[in-house]
Amino acid sequence: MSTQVAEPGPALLRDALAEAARAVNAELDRLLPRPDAPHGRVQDAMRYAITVGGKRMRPFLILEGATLFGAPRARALRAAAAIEMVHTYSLVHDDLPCMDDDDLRRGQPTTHKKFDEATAVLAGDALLTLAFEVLADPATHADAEVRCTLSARLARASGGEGMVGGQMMDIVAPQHDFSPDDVALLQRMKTGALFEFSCEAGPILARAKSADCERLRAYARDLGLAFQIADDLIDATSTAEKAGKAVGKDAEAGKATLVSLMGVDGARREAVRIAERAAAVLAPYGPAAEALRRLPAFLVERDA
Ligand code: GRG
Repeated sequence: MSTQVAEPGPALLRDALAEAARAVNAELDRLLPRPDAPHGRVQDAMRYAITVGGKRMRPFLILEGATLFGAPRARALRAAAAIEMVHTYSLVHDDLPCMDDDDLRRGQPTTHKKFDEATAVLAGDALLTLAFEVLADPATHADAEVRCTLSARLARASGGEGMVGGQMMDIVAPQHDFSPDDVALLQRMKTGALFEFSCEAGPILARAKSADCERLRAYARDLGLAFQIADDLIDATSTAEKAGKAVGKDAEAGKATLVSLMGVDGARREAVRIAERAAAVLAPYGPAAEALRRLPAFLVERDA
């Protein structure tokens, strides 16, 4: 385990997030193909979708987890770039007219608005597949078993039993009478699964003990839930200008969220309770996990 101590405080957490974003942006620039062929339009759209903005939260989790357990940063950066590719693909497809039909994402025109629908579908597909190409490359880890574990975990997290399954539940939600437990499952699959991968990738790269992997997964489950409730609160209470995307969509679509089920104040209290539980799981790691421990509360307090 690394002895490097992340300094506390929201400003320092913001600095740590910004530093992780700078590093993963440079890695993404290196890994993304350059548009210099007849099919360059799809590469343009991939770059547009991924560089137009984004908090790089998932890469930050991978980099912090890798540091905590002593995995080399160059390897962690490849996994961090891969998760951002999968996340960005999901946003590009989620914004399409056949899904959420959004014009604005990360404060800019969505990829299908900037290009066209076919290009946006292909750019999403190509980002998803590039992520697995990056993970499968020996530069990500010398041990093929580690590369295989990472690829299998990311496939599971992003597929029909993870993010895609959660998106399906979300789409059929208006035809069902979902309980709070159903909504929690939906959110765990749709949003939480990628957070779980992001938190376990560092320990996997470092070949950490299974107890450490499980602790990081438990942290991720609560972090994902707290993040999702905060996202729903932004949708219910923020403006498009502040959020950089359309808001009020859940209520408009009649979607069940913890905000619709518990009210704004109840959902905020629940998010704070879950964020505190997430932070407590990391107590055994002491000051080395300070940035990770502070992140859940930071996410719950965000307004964009
Ligand atoms: C289309 C397969 C498929 C899945 C879509 C992730 C997702 C599933 C849809 C996005 C819709 C949404 C608003 C989900 C709520 C949580 C979420 C993933 C928010 C966006 O993540 P951030 O805030 O985004 O980390 P940035 O732009 O900062 O990267």
